[in-house]
Amino acid sequence: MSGIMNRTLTSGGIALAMIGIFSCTEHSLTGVNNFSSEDLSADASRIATVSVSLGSGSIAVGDTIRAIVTLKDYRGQIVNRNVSWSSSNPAIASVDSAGLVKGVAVGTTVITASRGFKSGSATITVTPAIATGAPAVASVAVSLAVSSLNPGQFTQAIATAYDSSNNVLTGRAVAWRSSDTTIATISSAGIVTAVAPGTAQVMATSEAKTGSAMLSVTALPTQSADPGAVADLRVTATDSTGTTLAFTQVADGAGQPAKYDIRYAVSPISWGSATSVTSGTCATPVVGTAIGSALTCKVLGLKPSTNYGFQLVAFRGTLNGGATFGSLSNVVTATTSASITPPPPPPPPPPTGSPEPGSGDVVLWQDNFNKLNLTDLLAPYATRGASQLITDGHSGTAVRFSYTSGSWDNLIEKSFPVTTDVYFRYWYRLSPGADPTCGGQGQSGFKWFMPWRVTTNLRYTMGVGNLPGGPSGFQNTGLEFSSHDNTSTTEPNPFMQNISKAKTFKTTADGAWHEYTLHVVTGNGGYEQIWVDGLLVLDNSAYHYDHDPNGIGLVQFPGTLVQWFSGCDFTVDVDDFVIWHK
Ligand SMILES: [Ca+2]
Repeated sequence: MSGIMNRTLTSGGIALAMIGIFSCTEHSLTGVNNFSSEDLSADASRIATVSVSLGSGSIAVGDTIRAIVTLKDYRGQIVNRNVSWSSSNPAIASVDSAGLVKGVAVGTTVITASRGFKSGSATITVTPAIATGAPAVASVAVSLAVSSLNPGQFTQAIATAYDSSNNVLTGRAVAWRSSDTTIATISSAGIVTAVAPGTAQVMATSEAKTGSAMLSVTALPTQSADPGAVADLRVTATDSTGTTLAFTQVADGAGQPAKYDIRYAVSPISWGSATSVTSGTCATPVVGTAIGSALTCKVLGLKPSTNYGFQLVAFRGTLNGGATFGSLSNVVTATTSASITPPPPPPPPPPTGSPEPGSGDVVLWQDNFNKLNLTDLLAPYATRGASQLITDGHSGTAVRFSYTSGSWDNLIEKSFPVTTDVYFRYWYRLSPGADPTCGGQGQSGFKWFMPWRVTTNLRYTMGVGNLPGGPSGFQNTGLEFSSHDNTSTTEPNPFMQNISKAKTFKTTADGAWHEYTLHVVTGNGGYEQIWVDGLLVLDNSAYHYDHDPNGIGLVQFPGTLVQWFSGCDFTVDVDDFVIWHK
């Protein structure tokens, strides 16, 4: 080094301080061996241009670069002179006296070299510093702890940076972003919060590299509730065997139309014991069609003229298979109409039917025994034994005869115009188990009904007992009704029931009213016929027995015990008596 000059130079009123490095400034000046000691004023006048060049237009913060100045004279010859360096913004880049430029902060500034009144400059851009020794991020991967969320839920997103060799880089700044913040948002810490159903990319960017992961946001499952309750069940029509029901459909609690279990019972209905409908369109299960719309269906298989209750419950699922039920509906009732098809006729009366007084017949005596007192009731008759008026007769009042130790010959006696062909009919009621033989102790039993020939004082005896009699093959089965004419020499005594044994005194000793009808024809070839409850049980008209020809003009009934036995008291009630002939 030859020396250091430190001079103050004044020219044109401008003073500048200059530090020059001579002879040994391998950095700032080229061609230092041409250094001259000529006067500075003259020197200045010789400089024509100053130009500055930089090896690069930009440097990073903290880096340096050498600025190069070139001075030329008016002849275009390069001259070596000292220059002064300056930066238009030393806060961006500084430059020292030797032209070494250093990046200070990001930005742009102008570096200027001056010599006298001449100067030249170049622009430098300062870029961010680059971490030395750390590889750049080449890719970013994003992962989500949970990739599917319901709105309102959140999860952690993780970003991993890799270099170009797929090595994990740590400590790199990451910026988070959601591709659709209406679906999901993400915080600067990578917390992802679901907002609404849909999909969104969760994106992480580090050093201009971006990675992402897809998040799916799904709606919360619909909260299941109990099926609704039908409150407007109603009856819209009823006939003899069915009822039409209607109601507004409800939801099944899971967003669908409910199904229904419809039950019925004879009113009042009790759900637990009621029957699910099995016939008609209301047969359980009824599948709903649309929530809020009316559903109409029919219950069939009902009985006519019956008051029924109906009720239903909405459900979802499968009956007897984990169904979920709502509350029971309101109850409605309906009374079915009478059958439009007639019911089967009652059992027909026993065949044949007993004769009744008809048009043109001659009624000889008729009495319904409807009187206010016994005296009036018995006034038309001669009587024997004990009797009383009863109010529960076959029609209104009637007369009762009690067969006891003191009263076993009980009769009313009625005279009427003599006739040879006569019909008698009356209703009788026996005390249950009445047995005039008292268990067979007295086979003769009971003289039940006695028509008389008043002119000859000869009697018919219609009996009840266990005596044998009748034609061969018609033996007494016990307490049958029988007949005998005291004037006959050929007719068995007694003549037993020979047509039917379905109705006997024994079978009618049941406390209920029964009808006894007798037809007597006197004279040779005459006969007797007996009906009980309309059933012909005795008829000897085919036997042509001998009979006294005199007609009948008096009758006695309800009878005389041949012998009374202790412990076998019974009663006979009599009503609605009529005597007639054709
Ligand atoms: Ca009566």
